Amino acid sequence: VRAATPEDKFSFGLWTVAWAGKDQFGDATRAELDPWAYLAPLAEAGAWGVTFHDDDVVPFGASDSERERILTTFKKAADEAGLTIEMVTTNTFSHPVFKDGGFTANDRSVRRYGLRKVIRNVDLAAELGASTFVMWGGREGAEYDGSKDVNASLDRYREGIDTVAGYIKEKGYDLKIALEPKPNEPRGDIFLPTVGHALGFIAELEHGDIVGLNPETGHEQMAGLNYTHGIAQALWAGKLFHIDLNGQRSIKYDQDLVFGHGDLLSAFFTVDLVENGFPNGGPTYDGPRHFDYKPSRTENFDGVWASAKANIDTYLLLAEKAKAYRADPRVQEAFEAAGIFEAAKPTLGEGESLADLLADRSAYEDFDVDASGARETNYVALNQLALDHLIG
Ligand code: 3MF
Ligand code: MG
Ligand code: MG
Ligand code: MG
Repeated sequence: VRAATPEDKFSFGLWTVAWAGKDQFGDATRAELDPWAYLAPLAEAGAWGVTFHDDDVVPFGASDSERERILTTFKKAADEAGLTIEMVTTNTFSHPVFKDGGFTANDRSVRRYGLRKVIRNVDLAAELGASTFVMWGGREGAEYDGSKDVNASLDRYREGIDTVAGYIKEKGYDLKIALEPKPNEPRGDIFLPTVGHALGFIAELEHGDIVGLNPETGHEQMAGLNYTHGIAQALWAGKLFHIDLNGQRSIKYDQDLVFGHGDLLSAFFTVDLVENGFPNGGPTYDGPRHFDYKPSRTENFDGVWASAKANIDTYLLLAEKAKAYRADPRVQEAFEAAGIFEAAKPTLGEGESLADLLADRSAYEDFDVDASGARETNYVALNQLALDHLIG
């Protein structure tokens, strides 16, 4: 596979490669390095960008001067490695103060504190030149249905997001908010569990114009949903601001595997959509190809860097195959045979009114439903062509 270039816009969360392997059942299996120690090797692996939570770089509770010193060192190291800080996000889930959420905690003082932490981080994101501000409300949710007034919680969630978005506008920052849905983990149930829920929520915002989505492969798949369809609907709605690519094998805990190491066929169609767009044209995604995975706990540092590169290599391999798939005349014929192009034709004809449709006997009274029910779709043959390109 070819080497990655900056134009590929591959980007990584600092928390991915920096994860030392500590989980619910066991201690860290790798050393924790200084945050800047990961930057040069990330660039070496092919990254163009890096992203981080405030607390990934500056320890929670650090003094202002300590914070300043650490951020200066980090920014300098990122510059030296040639890495763009394209996104910044806030940790409102690790400290016990956030055990019931940041924006939706029942305790009002916690919400006021959470909002202050996020606003402070918005200033940092703008200062560092990030273009996206991701908000994953990992602790916004519940274990017990009776512990929340969901109506009030969603009001508070909206109040929080609108306050942050309003602040971004007031300051004139060139920054967009991307909400990251997740169905569960760490909460039993998280608010805004899927792409669809989040899109519905954004429609209720006052400042929804600068709020979109950062869908994660594994998060949708944890809900048994189709990630490619999820990002497709976000694109259709003009709300695909950022993506978290990784791998997940079925409905279970958040695995954060390397991209493509979960559902490979689904990953192929994700890359096909991101790289080649919809078959009939339409909105396209031009943002970072951002990986949010975890180097497995079984690996040491060679494994960390091999896995970082594995995300990029898998993506590039799939991109090559997806290009060949679209360019294959057999595939274009199969698209035709499957009615992909016909799907783009409006159901009512140009200038045709509903009254015209109601008067069209061929559309209903004389329509041969049995013949139509027996029609061939050729979908399986089309899918086999995808397989042919993927593994043939
Ligand atoms: C958790 C996540 C998060 C978000 C991050 C925002 C810790 O499952 O996916 O990673 O991606 O908080 O970017
Ligand atoms: Mg995740
Ligand atoms: Mg995940
Ligand atoms: Mg994520």
